Amino acid sequence: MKIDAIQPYAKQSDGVFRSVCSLDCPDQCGLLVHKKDGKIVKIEGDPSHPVTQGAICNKVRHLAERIYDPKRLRYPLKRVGPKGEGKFERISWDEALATIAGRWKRLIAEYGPESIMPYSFYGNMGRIGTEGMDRRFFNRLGATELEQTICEAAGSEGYKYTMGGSFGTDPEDTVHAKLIVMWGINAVSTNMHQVAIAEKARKNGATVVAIDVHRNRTARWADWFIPIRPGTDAALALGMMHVLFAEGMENEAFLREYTVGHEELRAHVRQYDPVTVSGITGVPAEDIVRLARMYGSVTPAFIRIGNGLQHHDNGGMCVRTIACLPAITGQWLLKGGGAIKGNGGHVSHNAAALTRPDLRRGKARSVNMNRLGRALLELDPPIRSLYVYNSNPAVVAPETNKVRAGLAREDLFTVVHDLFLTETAAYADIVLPATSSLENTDFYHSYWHHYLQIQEPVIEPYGESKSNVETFRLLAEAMGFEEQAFKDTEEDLIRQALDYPDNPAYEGITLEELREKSYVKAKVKPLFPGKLRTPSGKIELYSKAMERKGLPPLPTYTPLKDDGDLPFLFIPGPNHNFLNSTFSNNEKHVKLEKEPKLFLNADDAARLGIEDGDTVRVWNERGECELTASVGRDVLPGVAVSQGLWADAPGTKRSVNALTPDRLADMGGGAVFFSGRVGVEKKAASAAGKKETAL
Ligand SMILES: Nc1nc2c(c(=O)[nH]1)N[C@H]1C(S)=C(S)[C@@H](COP(=O)(O)OP(=O)(O)OC[C@H]3O[C@@H](n4cnc5c(=O)[nH]c(N)nc54)[C@H](O)[C@@H]3O)O[C@H]1N2
Ligand SMILES: Nc1nc2c(c(=O)[nH]1)N[C@H]1C(S)=C(S)[C@@H](COP(=O)(O)OP(=O)(O)OC[C@H]3O[C@@H](n4cnc5c(=O)[nH]c(N)nc54)[C@H](O)[C@@H]3O)O[C@H]1N2
Ligand code: SF4
Ligand SMILES: [Mo]
Repeated sequence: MKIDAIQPYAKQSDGVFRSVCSLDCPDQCGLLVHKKDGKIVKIEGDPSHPVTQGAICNKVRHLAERIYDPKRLRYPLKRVGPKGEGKFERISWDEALATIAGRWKRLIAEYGPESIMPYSFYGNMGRIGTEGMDRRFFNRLGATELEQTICEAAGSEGYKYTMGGSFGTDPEDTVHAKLIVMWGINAVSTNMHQVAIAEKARKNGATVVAIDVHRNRTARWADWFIPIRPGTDAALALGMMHVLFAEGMENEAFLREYTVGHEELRAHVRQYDPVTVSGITGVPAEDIVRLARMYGSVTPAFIRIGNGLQHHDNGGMCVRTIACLPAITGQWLLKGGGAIKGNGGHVSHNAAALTRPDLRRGKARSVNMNRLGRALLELDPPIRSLYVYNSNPAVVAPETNKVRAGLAREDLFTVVHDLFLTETAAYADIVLPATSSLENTDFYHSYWHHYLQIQEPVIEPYGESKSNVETFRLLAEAMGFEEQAFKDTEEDLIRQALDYPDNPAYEGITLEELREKSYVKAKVKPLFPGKLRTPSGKIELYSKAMERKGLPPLPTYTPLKDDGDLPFLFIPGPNHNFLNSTFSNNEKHVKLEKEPKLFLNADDAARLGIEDGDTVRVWNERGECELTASVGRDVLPGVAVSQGLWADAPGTKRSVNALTPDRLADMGGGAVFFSGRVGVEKKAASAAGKKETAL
């Protein structure tokens, strides 16, 4: 196939163009976009991408249906009905920008710039659109800062205490692993190329173990599925350490050379014997011993630490604890051994050059994004204007009833920049249309593999939509910001991000090379032998930094917080065909996913008189939603699992975050989506024929 490489692609009506998947997914696939008569007709994987090798997920195969969805926003809008109702009228960009700048200037004069707050996440992983011009703008404005904690904050901080930052195994090496543990990750849906690599390893004799609270697609694919009670994984890891030390399977030489605190750890884990750990985790004692022996003897052993298990009250400590395991047996020295929680540290770009913290005069207050509802309802002095981009907090944030009550405040001036009139946008005063990533220039690096990529526009902007970079440039102009920082082009921004002597992995990598080669691997050095970025330079099994913060210095199991007496722990994770709430409003993807389900254990269901296919009401003091029961043995008793961040179609109550707590995790101010309790009751009997239990 001929890949067209003549710029600019967007002006060419026919051809095949290289592209990158912009979604918040570790795989960051290389794509080939086929155009005919100026329109995208097909999206497929690029076989020449060294890691993703031409395979892509079903949801992005159907991405064009989202890009050309008739519901997509074409023009700026202003609200003409009550907040939340979704009644809007077309306005021009000039009017939109003048309205926003006028309102913000008045707010700044009267209440100061901290009365304005951005709210954003990674609806698009392009770095200059999510951590570039936008940050410059809000720094210069002096806005309230947003702590971006909704995704992996707790686990990343926990991992950092042990390993010094987001540094793990090169996933390409994991093909050499002989034991692969998928721990709290639904990789078949959320990291499919780790599964593809594991499949190759399996052909060479590797065993795959999945540890999860749900027999999901990944658990079904694994050789051995270990169901565990939610929030107890740290105890399981400590139980494994107990057996490893007790049976002399530790690697003494590695521990001495590369870790601190192994003697303290050895003494500390004596209390976590298999029987005690079984009582906590629900994993039979003999399985704990079997798993530990397997981990101690089948090498290289690789652990893929997921994001799910850190969305708990104790999520930071849980990840910190699991991250200690590879050190006990010295897996880090073996090709393919070790662990990945995230690999973002290896490929980090020059963030200061992009975000320009120097443009901010003085320090502003900050708000944890997991507490948006509280911030809008309770903060004093109040947030008087909210600017939302790359995110859909009315659906994805914890305690959405509080978030929506905050968004409904009449005196709150809300601007939403998105491709669609999302549930959040329905509350906006002004809605701005956003380009899709295929209409933009941006720079990408994955938080799993080690490749850098750039995206050049493949199609023209849809209607009057604009990229984040361009929108913030225009907002800066409307606000009268004259710094050169707001005149930089996309190319300038990418060059500034790449120019980063602090990260030797970027040495010699230029925009021209990225353009020419499409996929450039960062020059990442192996972690060992070497010095980590922990205070001691070693793996910290004992952490003085944690001690100073009042946290247990050794890995420890701490139970979830008390969340009331309702019978079920509720685990509302992502699903296969959406990407968080993205695609939940696109017909094709909704059809693929069918309906939102609640997985219940058959014994619980029998006690409650619930049958497979029944509509159930799920509730707690925070809210309620209605889902379809899937009854079986896929979850342990006392656990209720749902999948997907569904849009609230008229007449439905599908928004699972109505139920999730806005408490903060033990570390990093992380979200605790999975540590809430709910009650479940039958609402309506199963409609005839509604019997399928497929995932
Ligand atoms: N298809 C698809 N892919 C995605 C996403 C999506 O929405 N859809 N989202 C993207 C994003 S932003 C992220 S952060 C990642 C998230 O993807 P993952 O890292 O896979 O994390 P989750 O899917 O949140 O949770 C993973 C698993 O953790 C399990 N789990 C929950 N609590 C516990 C526990 O206490 N112990 C154990 N052992 N397991 C537990 C859940 O049952 C779930 O199967 O995926 C990315 N990729
Ligand atoms: N119950 C529960 N809740 C969760 C999770 C869970 O597992 N369970 N997962 C959490 C996690 S890990 C995450 S990361 C968050 C994710 O939450 P969000 O970051 O809000 O992710 P999305 O729901 O995908 O929404 C992204 C929005 O950005 C828009 N967008 C895409 N590209 C652009 C662009 O270039 N410019 C602009 N302006 N907008 C754009 C999309 O159209 C979409 O509406 O959700 C969290 N919420
Ligand atoms: S969502 Fe993930 S798996 Fe799907 S195409 Fe994008 S990067 Fe690849
Ligand atoms: Mo995430």
